[in-house]
Amino acid sequence: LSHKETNKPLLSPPLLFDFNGEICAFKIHGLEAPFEAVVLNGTSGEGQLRARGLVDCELQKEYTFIIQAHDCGAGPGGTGGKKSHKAVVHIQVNDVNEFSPVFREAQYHAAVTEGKIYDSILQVEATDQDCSPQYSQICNYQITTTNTPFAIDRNGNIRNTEKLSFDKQQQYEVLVTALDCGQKRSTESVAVHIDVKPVCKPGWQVSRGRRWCKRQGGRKMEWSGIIKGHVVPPVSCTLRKKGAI
Ligand SMILES: [Ca+2]
Ligand SMILES: [Ca+2]
Repeated sequence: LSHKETNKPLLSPPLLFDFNGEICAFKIHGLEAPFEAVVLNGTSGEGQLRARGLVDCELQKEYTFIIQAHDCGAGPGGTGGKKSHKAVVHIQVNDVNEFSPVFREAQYHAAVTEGKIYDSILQVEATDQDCSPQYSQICNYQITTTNTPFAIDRNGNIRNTEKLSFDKQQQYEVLVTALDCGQKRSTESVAVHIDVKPVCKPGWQVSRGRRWCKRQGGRKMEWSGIIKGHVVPPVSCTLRKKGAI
């Protein structure tokens, strides 16, 4: 049975009750389900089960109900008829891939330290409202931004493919899409903003005074400064070797 389809043969093998005489009706019991059974051939006892309306696997995945065949009876108007044994019908509604993956967040932010390769800078996540694993699980994430020093794996983990330099670029924007396992792509990409933080180099003044370290007693150094009008929080630095700075 395919979801959102009606008036198609639904049972295989067809509904078939073996009777002596004629079958006048099939009755469905114990369910307010959107199904009906019609007699195709009263003599052979063949019938067809149909959906009365739309069935939607996102609303209900399975139906189970009982069906009985009624003969035409002997009296006027078919009274005094006999019924077959009760047969159980189990219907599973197949999924249609009508939903696209949607990211949990409207956008993502992360910060990395320059000069490092990260296994995972951050993880993005998309979900999908379809009812089956095939059409609701996310099988792949892709970065659509070209010439970017970032890559993404199938679990949504973003990593950098090369060491980043604060002096070269301080912020990156990467666009990411998600694909469900039926290859349906998210209708909207999500933006991932990645800030590059400078590494503090003790005693080494860089880029015309944009960043520097101050000695703070002993071997600990602390960096503080203002970059392009933004006050940057102090970064702890370690003096590696006396005289090597
Ligand atoms: Ca889907
Ligand atoms: Ca669906």
